[in-house]
This record gives sequence, structure tokens and C-alpha cells, in this order.
Amino acid sequence: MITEKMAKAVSAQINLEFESAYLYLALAAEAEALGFPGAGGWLRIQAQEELTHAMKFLTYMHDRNAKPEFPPVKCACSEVRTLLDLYQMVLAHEIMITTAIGKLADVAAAEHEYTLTPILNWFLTEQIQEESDAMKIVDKLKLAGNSGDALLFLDRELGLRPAPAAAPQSAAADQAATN
Ligand code: OFO
Repeated sequence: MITEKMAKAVSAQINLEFESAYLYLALAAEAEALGFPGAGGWLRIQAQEELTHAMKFLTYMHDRNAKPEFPPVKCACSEVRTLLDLYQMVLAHEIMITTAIGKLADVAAAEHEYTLTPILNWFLTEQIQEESDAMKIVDKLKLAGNSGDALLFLDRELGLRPAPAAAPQSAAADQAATN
């Protein structure tokens, strides 16, 4: 069992992971409407990854005999004019999520809920990677500027992103898969 406060905090993070998936699907549609199918594919894959993140926390809740809450999923979606705007939104979103995971770690420490530590460590490592990936794309897009050739080259590169592995069905399986 975990405390009610801990369960609420994990539920809030699950909701944020679904919000992330929803945002990335909306941004995929924006990228595709701008004529960048490679970026659209990259964002669809990111949305799939966010769903696996929600699943990681859901399996943790299940394994700890806690019932998650499912408040409505909001979308911070908005129209974008350029691929650079779009990836700046991705970077800002990931920075916000890193902060949210840090706050979840604060709650876990206050509640002495050390069973969450390996999962939070996984997420913190993931956030370092995701912020770094988004930052590199933003840098490349800044260099590309308005060059159609450079933007099309980058779009092709983004389209090469591999699909994520399927989500494990339990926290124990998840741990085994990451070891
Ligand atoms: Fe859930 O990985 Fe970043 O947001």
C-alpha cells in the first residue's frame, strides 16, 4: 500500500503523461499540416512513448494496490507556424515534465515511499535524454533557418526515429526489462 497523498501524486503524473501523449499527437498533426511528415512521425512515436510512461506508473499503482484517478486530459495544443516553434514547445514541455518528476520525488521522500525510487530514477534519466534530444533538434532547426533544403534534410532525419518497445505488463516485468 502507498499513502493517499502518494497515490494522488502518482495519479497526477499519470495524467501528465497522457497529456503529453495528447500534446504530441496534436503537434504531429501540426507538423504534417506544415508538410513535415518526418517530424510528424517523430512526434507520433513520442506520443507512443508517453503512453508507455503512463503505463509504467499505472503498473506501479496496481502492484502497490493503489487505485489511480483519471481526471480529464487537457491539451496545451496550439497552432504552430514553423518547425522551430514546434520543437521549442516540445523542449518547454519536457522541461516542465522534468520539474514535475522532481516534485513527485519530493512527495515520495516526504512520504518515505522508497519503492518509487527505481521508477523515479528511470524517469529522471529519461527526462535528461528527452530534454537533450529536443535541445539538439532546436539547435539544428535554428541553424537550418529558412533553408528549404536544410529543413527537408532534417525532416528526413527525424523520420528515421525508431518505434518504442512495447510497454511491460507489470512493474516487476518492467524492472526485469531494464536490467
Ligand atoms: Fe513522459 O517523457 Fe518526457 O514527457
